[in-house]
Amino acid sequence: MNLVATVVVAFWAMLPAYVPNNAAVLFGGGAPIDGGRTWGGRRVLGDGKTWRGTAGGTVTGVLVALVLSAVAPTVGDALDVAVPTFPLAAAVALAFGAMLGDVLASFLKRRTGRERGAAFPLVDQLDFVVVALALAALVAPEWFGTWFTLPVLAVVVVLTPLLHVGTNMIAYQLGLKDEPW
Ligand code: CTP
Ligand code: MG
Ligand code: K
Repeated sequence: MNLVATVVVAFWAMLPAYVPNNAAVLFGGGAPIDGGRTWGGRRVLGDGKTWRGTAGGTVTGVLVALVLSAVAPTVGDALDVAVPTFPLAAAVALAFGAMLGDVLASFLKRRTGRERGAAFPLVDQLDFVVVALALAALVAPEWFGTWFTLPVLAVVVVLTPLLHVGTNMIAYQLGLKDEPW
């Protein structure tokens, strides 16, 4: 695979994990997952992790995967790059894994004394990638091995923080997000 194809595959394969975090911002609100509970004097997760945001983000990510699967042959032909379709297990793993990674990061943030909305560089940008990929590798190992080759994984690690910072900046400018990270 040449570099362009590698970048296209990395972006395509990761889209179902990229969208949930942004979708959660739109769906957010309502009851927090931790029910307001604290641990060691601090919130377990905080008000930024809600049932609605998590469910909305996950469902949106799975829908993105379904749409990508439907158009993969057409787009693949047009770009002359073979792009992945998503078995349901992989779609759910990527979308839910992304949300779970974000929740785990908030858990870590609260344990390290960071208030809701505080920046946690690198953890903010890669938490969801690590858990999404780990879950996908677990539930759809063959599919994962086919598409997430070492070069694709390398592109994901470089591309994701850039995209994450970019989309969050846009969400902040649009007034959807309280902080630009
Ligand atoms: N959100 C949500 N449920 C999630 C993730 C996000 O409802 N599982 C919504 C919340 O309204 C949240 C917003 O999306 O405030 C932005 O997400 P994020 O930046 O991850 O949360 P923060 O409010 O910054 O909280 P934290 O410091 O815990 O990351
Ligand atoms: Mg935040
Ligand atoms: K976050």
